[in-house]
Amino acid sequence: MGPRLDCAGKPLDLSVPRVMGVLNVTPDSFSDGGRFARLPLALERAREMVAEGAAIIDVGGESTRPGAPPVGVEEELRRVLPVVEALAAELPVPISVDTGTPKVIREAVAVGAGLVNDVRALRVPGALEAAAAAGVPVCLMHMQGEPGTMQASPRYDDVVGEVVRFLEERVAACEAQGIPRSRILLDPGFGFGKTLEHNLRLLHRLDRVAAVGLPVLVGMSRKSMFGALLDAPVHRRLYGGLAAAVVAVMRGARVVRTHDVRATVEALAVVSAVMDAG
Ligand code: 8Y4
Repeated sequence: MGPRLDCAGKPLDLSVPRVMGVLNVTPDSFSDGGRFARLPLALERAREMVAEGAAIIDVGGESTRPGAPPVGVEEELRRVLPVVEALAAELPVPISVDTGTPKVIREAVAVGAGLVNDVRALRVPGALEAAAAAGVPVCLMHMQGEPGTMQASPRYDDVVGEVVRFLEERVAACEAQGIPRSRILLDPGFGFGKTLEHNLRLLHRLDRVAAVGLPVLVGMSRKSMFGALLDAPVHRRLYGGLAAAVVAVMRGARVVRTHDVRATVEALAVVSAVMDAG
């Protein structure tokens, strides 16, 4: 039961909740090593996440954190392509590419990427066409505003309704471009133009996102919502993140994007077993 997505020849079986491991290839995460150090370190971490139970690895080369400088396309390609190519060739799990840039979508899929994870929900001109031609599944995420300024003053009359309507509109745009619903995942975009209150409301009513009928992916790992709730820096947000992941899966999420793979896999195995007992 549950969908089985074809990610460039590798299956992503969503009959049970799965973990997407985060692999950053931004310079801030592999600071002074330069380009030579990036590939071996990325491979080592990706292998480790697969050993810990990750069902998919998300490779991102463009920081979407508020205030992060925008990355040029050529630099994004230089960071991401060698890593995607090496991981796709070596690992048994699909490789997701975190991008919304049409050229990066095309080239990453050409070297083996099996899913396009786009925080801009394919709104960059040419991205819908690139994803449709690529033929791999896409994750459409909600964001209010733009990465640089989205946290300045997020405002909604009805955050859950507005997120659901936005995602339904992007699904329609995908379908019009020839991307079938069977190839689409939805993500409410925790932290992307949302206050703590908005994030909590979305998590509480995540069932309404799941009711759209497509698999739901969530990414809350280490985000500032836990900083605000727990008064904790990034390295002390694990337990809060696990609680949120458990709630998300109980409300219908099928994929949890996280930096903390082993802990999340174990938490979700317990949730999954309890849900199956029903
Ligand atoms: C500490 C570490 C604090 C990381 C903040 C962060 C999502 C996503 C991101 C998400 C999907 C992030 C690429 C932001 N978040 N993709 N990407 N969903 N689908 N910040 O929620 O991790 S990057």
